[in-house]
Formats: sequence, structure tokens, C-alpha cells
Amino acid sequence: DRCQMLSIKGLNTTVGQEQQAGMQEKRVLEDLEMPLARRETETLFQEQPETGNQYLEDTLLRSYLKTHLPPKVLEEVHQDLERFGNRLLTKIQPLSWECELNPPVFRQYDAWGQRVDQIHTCSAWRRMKEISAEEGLIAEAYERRYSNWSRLYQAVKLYLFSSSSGGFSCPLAMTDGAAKVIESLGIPGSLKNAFDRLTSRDPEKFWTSGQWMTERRGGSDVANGTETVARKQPDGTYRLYGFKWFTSAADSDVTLTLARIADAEGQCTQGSRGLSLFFLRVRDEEGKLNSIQVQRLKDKLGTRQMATAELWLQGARAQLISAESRGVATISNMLNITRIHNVIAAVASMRRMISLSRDYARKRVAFGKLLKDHPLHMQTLARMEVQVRGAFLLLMEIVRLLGLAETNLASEQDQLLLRLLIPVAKLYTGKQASAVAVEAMESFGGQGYMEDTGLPVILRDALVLSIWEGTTNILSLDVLRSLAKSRGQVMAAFLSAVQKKLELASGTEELSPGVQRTQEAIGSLRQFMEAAGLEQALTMELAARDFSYSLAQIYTGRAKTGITEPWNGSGALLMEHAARPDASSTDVCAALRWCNQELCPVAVESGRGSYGGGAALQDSALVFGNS
Ligand code: UCC
Repeated sequence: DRCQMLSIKGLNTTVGQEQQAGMQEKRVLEDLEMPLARRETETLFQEQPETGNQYLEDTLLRSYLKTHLPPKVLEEVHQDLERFGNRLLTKIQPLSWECELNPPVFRQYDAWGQRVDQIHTCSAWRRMKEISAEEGLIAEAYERRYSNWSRLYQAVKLYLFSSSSGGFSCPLAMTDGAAKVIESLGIPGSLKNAFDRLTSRDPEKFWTSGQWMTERRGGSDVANGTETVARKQPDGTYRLYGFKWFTSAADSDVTLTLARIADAEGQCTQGSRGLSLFFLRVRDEEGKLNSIQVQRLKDKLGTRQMATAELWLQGARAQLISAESRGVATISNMLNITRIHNVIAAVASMRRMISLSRDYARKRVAFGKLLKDHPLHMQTLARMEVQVRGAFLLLMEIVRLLGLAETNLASEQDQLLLRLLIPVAKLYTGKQASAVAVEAMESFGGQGYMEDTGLPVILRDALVLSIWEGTTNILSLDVLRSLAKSRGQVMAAFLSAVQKKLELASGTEELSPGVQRTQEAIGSLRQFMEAAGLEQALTMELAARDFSYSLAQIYTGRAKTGITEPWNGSGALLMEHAARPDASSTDVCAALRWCNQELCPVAVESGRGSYGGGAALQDSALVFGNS
């Protein structure tokens, strides 16, 4: 034992060190006599927080499916999801951690100085691609085996997969977006092979897609920031010349990208109208890059499992797939899909963090009892739980509407509502996911901050969700775009949908305070909109974020300023869910928690004069310190 202890202490008893070793040996022996000896602390330790079968454990998901899916569909889907939940737990989660430990490596030159530009991904990452095909994670949405419910079913599988995917959800998002664009173009013959591969269940055939939109001068302002030029070739294809500054999942097989077509004099139209959309294969059959050079891989805060690269396009051969000058409008089909995937990732990340926090609360003892027996700790977890419930129902609402739209079953109102809710949900859940990740991390104390627990990865990966696919402000402006383009019809659809849900909820006595508060919030929202219509455009731009938050909170609900404050606001979706005949007391409680205080921040801020020209000047003075 003594020898072992010495070696644990790292002692080396070579000649000339005996004296020092003797002293250290004495200290070891003293240690052994201490009441809490190291031997004991080595045997104890905290049990690791874990989750089981994510599908079986997710009562909200299961109750949602039970309520909405036709019984026959539910039966089949239930079996598959239970099986998938087991596969995730036993086979896929370990791969996810492998992806984190073995991020992609870029090799620019070979040993003999030849430029090779190879992006090496780990075997677990490549296995994720095969699993994605086998599970039909893209295919399900396009095969439409379950008609309008196919999209929702696909989203549920992606939601379960997301937090075990080792970052592979990102290429899947873009693959889905590319398939959607091709489908919306009527699957032209020249893109049939690509469409079949992007939506294939065969791992040998399955392709993933990138979405190369971001250039040095414009991540948000794509219309003015895109410098890439497309030159037409005699065979009708194009060659692209430019520099793409962020290309996520740069190991993808194909991509969609924007460029400006040069005329005979080499001149290009600037702005949004100058942009067209192209499809290209990244490598040829032999794996040789399509006149593309990889400058370097990005050194990112999170999503490190996935290769994001800077790419030079040096005459990459590409196919024009949009009408000339309709690039942004055409790629917006892709954006709307990737934004939904962003929502999926946000909800999945919150669900995972909360599940782990919950399990830890059952295992960790502090102050003489388990964490779960400390009311204040449970209050904190409960607040997070209400967050994820609202976000989950918002996600389901969007994919339900998308499923209707894709099977020609959506009313005009459904389509308008979908257009509005995508940016609202993306901007809102992106912020929620970061807040929940930070709060949940705290629930593990110092352990939450330790890399080898895997918890910091979840936080890092969540932080990008409010940035990629459009930042919070860009998405808030997209909400205004949807209002302007529809001449306000999206708002009419929104208000009518909320009213319908409240009518359902008003049949349940316990929910009446929530119904009342939502009605008040809608009244405030209407007043704000009437007032804004009479003022200058600046008012709506300054109000865009608070306005979008108000829509999110009224439709689903949440506290105004953060999860650490009491619940305020009321949620139409939560109340609709709580008004089901077989709703649980937890469903009612979650809806009522949502229903306590202000849920229309835009009306409050408007009353404070936060959106006028004077407020803009004040903002500027506050930021720059002008007197
Ligand atoms: O970050 C990126 C990759 C990340 C990896 C993927 C992960 C996915 C999540 C995974 C989870 C695990 S790629 C970069 C993402 N970049 C963006 O999202 C761009 C952000 N910027 C915007 O969204 C801007 O608002 C722009 C680029 C859309 C603004 O462009 P314009 O050209 O200035 O805007 P316009 O002129 O207002 O719009 C042009 C046309 C209009 O149609 P027409 O001409 O018919 O009136 C708009 O109505 O495009 C239409 N349009 C839309 N239509 C614009 N946005 C939309 C939309 N969202 N839906 C429908």
C-alpha cells in the first residue's frame, strides 16, 4: 500500500533522493491517518447525470403527438421513435462525444509541397452521415408517407437527434434547405440526381449540402456584401470567382451559393437585384476540388465538431438555378428551412440541459438533502421547464403549418402565419437557448464549468443559435418584412389564430386568468400597431425586437426580462395544450405560470417613448457618450 501511495504521489526513490522521499513518505502516512483519507475520496464520487431514452422521457412530446397525430400514424411513429431513442442512447451519443474530441483537421499541403486542401473529419462524423440517411432524417419530409404529418415527424426525429448529433444537425439543416429549394423549383431534370441524393435513405448515395452566403463584406447584408462574380460559359454553365468567408460544413458534397452574373463587358448589377442562385458540386468523382481553394478552417467558440472554412472560388463550375436576379428570393426558401432547424436545435439543447439538471437534482446532496428537495433549486429548474415547454409547442406549431403547406392543405391564413412565425420563433428560441444553457450550467455548480462533463460544449454550441441564419435584429427586421410584404395580413392571421386558441382555452375554468391576460396583451398590441401606423418608419424599426418578442410571448408566452424573474405573460399555445381533455395538472400549471405579468413589452416601451426619433438620438448618446 505504501509503495502504491508513493507512486501515486509521483515519488521517485532513486539514489540521492532518499532523504526527500523519506519526508514525503512520512507525509503520506500522516495523510492516511486523517479522518477523510484520500483512499475514501477516491472511491466516492458524484454519480454522472444522465438521460435515458429521450423519447420515452419526454412527456410533453408524447402528449403532443398523442393529441395531434391520427391514431394509425401515431402507432407507427411511436414504435420508430422508441427504437430511435434507444439507438440514440446506446450508439449515437458516444459517437457525438467522439466528434467533439476529434474536430476536423485541415491539411493544406502534402509532404512534397503539393497543395491538397484536405479537410479530414473523424470516423464518428462520417458515421453520423450514414445514420442520418438510414434514419431518413431528410428523406422523411420529402417522401410524405404520412402526408401533412411527415414534416412534423421529421422535425421530431431531428429534435431527438440534435443534441446527440455531434454537430451533424448543421449539415442536415442545409441539406434540407437545399432539397426544399430544388423542390420549390419543380425538381428540374438537371437537379433530379442531386434531389434524389439529398433526400436518400441510402448511406452510399446520400449527399449533404452547404449554404455559402456569407462573404467578407456581408453576413447580414448579403445583398450589398456579395462580391462573387459568375461568368457564363459556352456550354451554359457558369464559373464562379470570389471568396466565401464562412462556409459551414465545408466537407459537404454540394452547395447552393449566390453570385452576380457578369455581362459581356464584365459588369455586374449591384444590390439584391444583382444576385442569382447557383448549385455546384464541391468535388468531382475523384474527390478533386471544383476549382476551389480552402484558405483555412475557422477557429470557433463552439460547433467545433464541424468544419467551417474560408473558400476561394477560382472558377468553380456551377449551374444557375434561380431566375437571374432572383437569388435572394429563391434562397429564402432555404433560409426558412434552416431557421426552423435552428429552432429545433434550440429546443433540443434546452431539453437536454434541463434533463441533465433534473437527473443531477435527484443524485446530488447539498446541505443534508438532495437538490430536488431544495425548493429554491426546484423553482429555478421549473422556470427553465416552462421555457422549453413554450419553445417546444412553438416549434411543433411551425412544423405542423409547414406540413400543411407542403401537402397543399394549408389555408391562406396558415401560410401567412407560417411566414410570420418562422423568424419570430428563430429569434426568440435562439435567445432562450443561451439563457437556459447558462442557467442550467449553474445548476451543476463548478462541475457545469468542467470541459470533461460535456456541459460546456452544450453552452458553446447554443450560443451560435442567435447568430447563424440571421441575428436577432436581422430576424426582427424580417418580421417587419413579412408585415410589409403581406400588407399587414400576417398580423390578421396571427391575431385570429391566437383568438381561436383562447376560445378553446376559455372552456377550462382554471385557465381563465390566463385567457384574460392574453386578451389584455392583444389589446395592447393592437393599440401599439395603430399608434405606430401613424408615426414615422423609425418607430417600427426601433420597436422591431420588442415587437417580435411580444408576438413570441403572446403566441407561446414567457417572462419579459429573463428566466430568473417571475413568470409574466400568457401563452396561447400553452393554454391550448392545457385545455385538452386529458391535460395534466402540469400542463395547466405551465400555462398559468406563463400568465402572470406583462407579456407585451412593445406596448410598455412604447408608453415610455422608447421608439421615437428622440429615443434613437438618446441611444446613440448613451453608446458613444456624447453630451
Ligand atoms: O449562417 C449560415 C450557415 C450556418 C449553418 C446553418 C445552420 C442552420 C441551423 C442548424 C441548427 C443546428 S449561412 C448565412 C445565413 N445568413 C443569413 O441568414 C442572412 C441574414 N440576412 C437576411 O436574412 C437579410 O434579411 C436578407 C439577406 C434576406 C436581405 O436581403 P435583401 O435582398 O436586402 O432583402 P429584400 O430585398 O427585402 O428581399 C429580397 C426578396 C424579397 O422578395 P420579392 O423580391 O419577391 O419582394 C423578399 O420578400 O427576398 C424575399 N425574402 C424572403 N422571402 C427575403 N427574406 C425572406 C424570407 N425570410 N422569407 C421569404
